[in-house]
Amino acid sequence: MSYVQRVLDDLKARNPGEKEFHQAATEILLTLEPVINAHPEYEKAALLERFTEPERTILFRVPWVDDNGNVHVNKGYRVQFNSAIGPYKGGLRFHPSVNLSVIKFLGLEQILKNSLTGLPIGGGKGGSDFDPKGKSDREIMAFCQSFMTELFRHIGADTDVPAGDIGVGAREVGYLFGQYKRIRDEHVGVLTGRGLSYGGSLVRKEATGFGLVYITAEAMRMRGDSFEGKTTIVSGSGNVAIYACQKAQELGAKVVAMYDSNGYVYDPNGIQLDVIKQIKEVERARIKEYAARVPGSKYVEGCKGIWTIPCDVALPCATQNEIDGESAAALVKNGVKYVAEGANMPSTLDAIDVFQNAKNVVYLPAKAANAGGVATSALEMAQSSGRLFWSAEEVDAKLKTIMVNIYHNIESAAKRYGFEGNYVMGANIAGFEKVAEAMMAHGIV
Ligand code: NDP
Ligand code: 2IT
Repeated sequence: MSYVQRVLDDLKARNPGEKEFHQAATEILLTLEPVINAHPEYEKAALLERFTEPERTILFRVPWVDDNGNVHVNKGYRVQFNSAIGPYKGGLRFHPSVNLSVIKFLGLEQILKNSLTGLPIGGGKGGSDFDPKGKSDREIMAFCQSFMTELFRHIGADTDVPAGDIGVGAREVGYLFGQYKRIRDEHVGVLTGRGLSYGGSLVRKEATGFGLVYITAEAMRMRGDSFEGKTTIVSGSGNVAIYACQKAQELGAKVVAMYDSNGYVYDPNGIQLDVIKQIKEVERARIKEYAARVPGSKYVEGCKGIWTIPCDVALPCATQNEIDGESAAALVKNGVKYVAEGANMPSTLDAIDVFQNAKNVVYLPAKAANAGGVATSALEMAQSSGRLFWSAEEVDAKLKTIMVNIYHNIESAAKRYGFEGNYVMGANIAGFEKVAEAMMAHGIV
């Protein structure tokens, strides 16, 4: 049995029931075989065993009081996965589906994603099974303050720098930062995605969505193609989805459908993003509202049907496993040409197989395609340490350069090992090489 296979089998046995973590580890480890074969010293150093075991896993209780005086207790998590190339960096997710498996899959992905940005950031992830939906601002604040009252002792601007993810946006980052500052008496870059008035970076809010479109546009440009006139589906309607939609539209795409966790809207005339922003960013309401406000559009209950709408470009930007094998097959049958992942692990292993085996489909996996968010977080960290504030043009130009570089790096890593056009191999290998080199340099730690 190969070293890679043995590590994967052991990981499954030693982390029973963690299905998302198993899924991410399977996708990653099986593509690393060529690198491992080229470096027999890695097995001796138990490099993969260390790479797949978090450096530190923090689990804690988060008690808080709702507006009616009832006490609730949620679970809090921070997995500090790998600090070989820089301080732990990665978002916090607040969603009822959060458990240790979800946080570990996200953390494992984050290590390689952060490496791909070319910036000095290690991998981490955290969150809670708290559900922000329907909560008042005061309840959100109470929860965030309680969460940070435990988390503060484990993080720091040079140790671990959390940010947003599902259910954690500007409002939550503000409350978390306020409590950190109060407890530590330090105004430092300990969280990213901060507001512009207290140390945030221009373009961080837009960065994941913009970056996703920049890398996809580069893949198109290399094929003499562009977003112009492309029928596009963007799933989700949160932070990543909204700014992916905005940039794709700016480049001439026609975005015809988006969803939230209840159902999707289809607008054959092209989604009116100002209406989506009003519903989602201002009112925090359901996407169903869109159909009531925009004539000619329709709302369909349930999410899965979105992938049966014919499109040239699919940008899944909601959550893990939102595209299964069947949905992937429907996309391919309907002629999709580009699939680029804004969400983390939105395609099941079956769906990835379908995309990789289809002729003429360019498939850009999450850890490369959505790296623009964390890359811009690292730019925010740089501005915080330097007490600087860069212009939007400056940050956007850096983001674009980073995304274009990621495209060419994953392209050339895949080619180097004889897997041209396989960006799953390319992203995993290019991300892993740097982390592995740093881990070897540090000795057995
Ligand atoms: P948001 O909370 O802003 O938005 C999430 C969106 O996805 C909402 O529209 C939400 O719908 C939808 N969604 C969540 N769960 C489900 C589900 N089970 N089925 C269908 N739709 C669902 O989060 P973000 O936009 O920040 O994150 C979206 C994805 O992008 C995640 O996978 C995240 O890990 C990834 N990502 C985020 C980055 C960032 O900078 N924010 C960076 C890189 C990746 P509803 O409102 O109904 O819950
Ligand atoms: O998945 C991700 O890369 C994020 N949620 C962003 C993390 C960050 O630290 O900006």
